[in-house]
Amino acid sequence: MEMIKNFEWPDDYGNPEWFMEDRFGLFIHFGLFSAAARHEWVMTLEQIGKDGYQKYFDNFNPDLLDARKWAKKAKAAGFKYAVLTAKHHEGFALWDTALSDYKISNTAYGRDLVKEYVEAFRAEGLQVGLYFSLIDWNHPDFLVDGYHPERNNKEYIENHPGDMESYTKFMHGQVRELLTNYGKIDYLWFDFSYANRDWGDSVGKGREDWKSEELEKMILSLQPDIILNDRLDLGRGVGTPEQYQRNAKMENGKKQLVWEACQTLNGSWGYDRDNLDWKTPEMVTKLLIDTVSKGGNMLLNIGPNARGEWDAKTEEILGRVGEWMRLHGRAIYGCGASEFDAPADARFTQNGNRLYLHLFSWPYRTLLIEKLGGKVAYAQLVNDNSEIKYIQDEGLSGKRKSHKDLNAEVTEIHIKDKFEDNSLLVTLPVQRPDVLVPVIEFILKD
Ligand code: H79
Repeated sequence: MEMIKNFEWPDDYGNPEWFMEDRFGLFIHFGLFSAAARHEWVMTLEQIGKDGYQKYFDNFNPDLLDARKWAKKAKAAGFKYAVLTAKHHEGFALWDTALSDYKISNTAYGRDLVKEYVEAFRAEGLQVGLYFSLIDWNHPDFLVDGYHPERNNKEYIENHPGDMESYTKFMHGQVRELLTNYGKIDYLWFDFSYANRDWGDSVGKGREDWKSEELEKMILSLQPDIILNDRLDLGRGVGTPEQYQRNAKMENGKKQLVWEACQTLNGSWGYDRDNLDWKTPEMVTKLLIDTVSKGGNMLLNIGPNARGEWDAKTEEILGRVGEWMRLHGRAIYGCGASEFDAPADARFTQNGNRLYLHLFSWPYRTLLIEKLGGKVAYAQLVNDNSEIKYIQDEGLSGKRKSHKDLNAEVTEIHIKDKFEDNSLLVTLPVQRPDVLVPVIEFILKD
């Protein structure tokens, strides 16, 4: 992993090298919102409030949920780690917390899902992460703000003036449970701080409200190897751009940052029955490639339905992406940004002397790549390991030394002006390989 030795990361956090190797994680949003089935923010989008929301708790029964099936499918789709919403903003705990009755073990499910999840994903060899919402709309002491479902309910606000000291104590206690009772947790994903929000009659919350430094200290004392994301408002941890792609590598000076794009399949995180805004398998694959080409991970979300199953569309997309990953995993795992610039409509990922060119559109027969001339020892398509021919300029007083390919030589005569020093001219088959995104592997000279 040559490219990532030089990364920016807090000294007292766990070593993120496994994380940067793995590159592809599965986000799982599951909770009472899965039953409402119209966005995980439904409680506040529709200003439902605690009493109105109770029906989702009373009727919650994910009778087909089998964490081992989730884990097997995650593994088959190529994911290397997962992050489950132990608790989302609605406040419903997916584990048997001793600090509240608002938990999955008190529903028809009757068991501790976090425990089952950790064991099942661990058994499949995946790294295990938990998502934890700093926000809790169910807790009576949580100070009402502009995101809260009761923000327009004067009576509720009068009766619940907010006691963030008490709330924070509860919240820290829940985090302590998660990091004490389930063995090793590899990754803790907090959501989220919004200290700079101002609604006029209320403001957002950040590190002071969460007592983030204290919380961080406790976490590291319980799980010294854990990876944390950057949403505690402390300015450190894994960078987490949400539902957008960066347009450049994420770097701070020369040091790489540790970052992870989180993306949905259809714009919602929780199961959203009537939402048809699905990305195609090709789009998802390109998002993953684009992210790795910029030195990041992709955490791809699914929202299981209220019976605990993955819907058909999710299965279909992950099946196709998983098939691409089965063939092209070596162009993703252990790879990062490349020192070379990719030609138009393409991305480079790189792992040491293996350089991968992901072709987002399939050019006609020839492809000119600058600055790679003289550096390539062999080239092949990744999907079938079939040789790809090329010529390259060795940069020795303008002489083209390694003329290996008649087609390319003929082409070269015609595009002489463009075949400048240190260029590589690749000859592609006319037929595009039948995979979501074709990838050429260049094995670089030592
Ligand atoms: O858990 C997922 C989201 O629910 C959560 N983070 C991911 C991982 C998230 N919390 N806040 N935000 C995302 C940003 C807030 C976006 C908002 Fe909206 C825009 C809040 C109201 C308008 C998104 C769209 C939520 C409701 C409508």
